[in-house]
Amino acid sequence: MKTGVNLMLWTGSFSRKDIPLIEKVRKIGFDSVELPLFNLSAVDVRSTKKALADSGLGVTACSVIPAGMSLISTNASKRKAAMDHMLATLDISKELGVEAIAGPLYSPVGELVGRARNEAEWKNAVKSLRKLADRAEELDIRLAVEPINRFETYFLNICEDAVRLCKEVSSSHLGILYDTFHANIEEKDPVAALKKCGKYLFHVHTCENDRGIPGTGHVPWDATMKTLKSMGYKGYCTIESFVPAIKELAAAAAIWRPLAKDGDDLARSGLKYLRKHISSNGRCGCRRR
Ligand code: LER
Ligand code: MN
Repeated sequence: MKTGVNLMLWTGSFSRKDIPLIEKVRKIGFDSVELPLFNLSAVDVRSTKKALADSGLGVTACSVIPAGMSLISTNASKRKAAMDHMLATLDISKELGVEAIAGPLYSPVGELVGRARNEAEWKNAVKSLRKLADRAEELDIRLAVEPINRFETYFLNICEDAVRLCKEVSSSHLGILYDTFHANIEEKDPVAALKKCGKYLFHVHTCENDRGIPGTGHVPWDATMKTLKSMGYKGYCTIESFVPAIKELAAAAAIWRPLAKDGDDLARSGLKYLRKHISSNGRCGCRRR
C-alpha cells in the first residue's frame, strides 16, 4: 500500500499556478499525488507532465460531473455533455500519465432531486459507464466510482450498490473508490463494506470522520488498514480533505470550521499517521494526536 494526497488541500482546481504543489507533495514524503482535474482548459499539459515525471510520484486524478451535466439523466443532452467532459478528462489524463480517475462519476456533487434514484437513471449509468470504461480500457486508465453520502448525492451511497454497478458494467477498468468519510456516514459496518468491494476496490480516500486529519477522529483505522492488507490492496491511500481557505471547495464540502492549521499541517500529520499504519503488522496502536 502506498500513500497519496489530493491537491484540494491547497487548490480548488488544478491549473498552471499549482504545478509547484507537485514538488511540495514529493518533499512532504507522499508516494503519489491526486490532481483535482475539474477545469480542463486551465491545465498546462506540457509543464505538468514534466513536473510529474521529475517528481517520480504516482499520479491519480479526481473528477466530478460539472453542474448542468449528468451521466445518469434522462435528458440526452445532459448525458452527452457529461460524456464529452469525461472523455476529455480521460484524454488529458492519458497525456499526464494518470493511473486512475476517481470520484462520483455519475452526477454532480450536491445534486439532490427529492426522491431516490429510479430505474431509468440506473440504466443510463450502466450504459454511460460502459462506454467510458471502453475508452478507459483503450487508454489503460482505471476508473474508480465513489459512493458518497446522502447529502451530496441520491444516486450512489453505499458500497453494495457500487459493486452491483461494477458487475453490471463489467469492465476490467471500472472499480470502486472507497472513502472512509462517506462510509462512516452511510455504511452500517464500514469495514465489512470495504471487504465487500473485493476485486472492485481500485482506490481509497483516507479521510477522518469530520474530514480532518486522519487519526484525530473515530474512523476505525486499525480495522480499515488491517482489512486493506488482508484484501491484498496495493493501491494508494490518498488523503482528501478541505480547508476553509479554499472557499469554493469549503462551500461544496460544507467545511465551516478549521480542521487543521492549514493544508500543510493536514498533509504532514495525516501522512505520519498513515505511514505508521501501513508499516505495522496488524494493530497499529498509533495514539491519536
Ligand atoms: C466528495 O465528497 C468526495 O469525497 C470527493 O472524492 C469528490 O471529489
Ligand atoms: Mn472522496
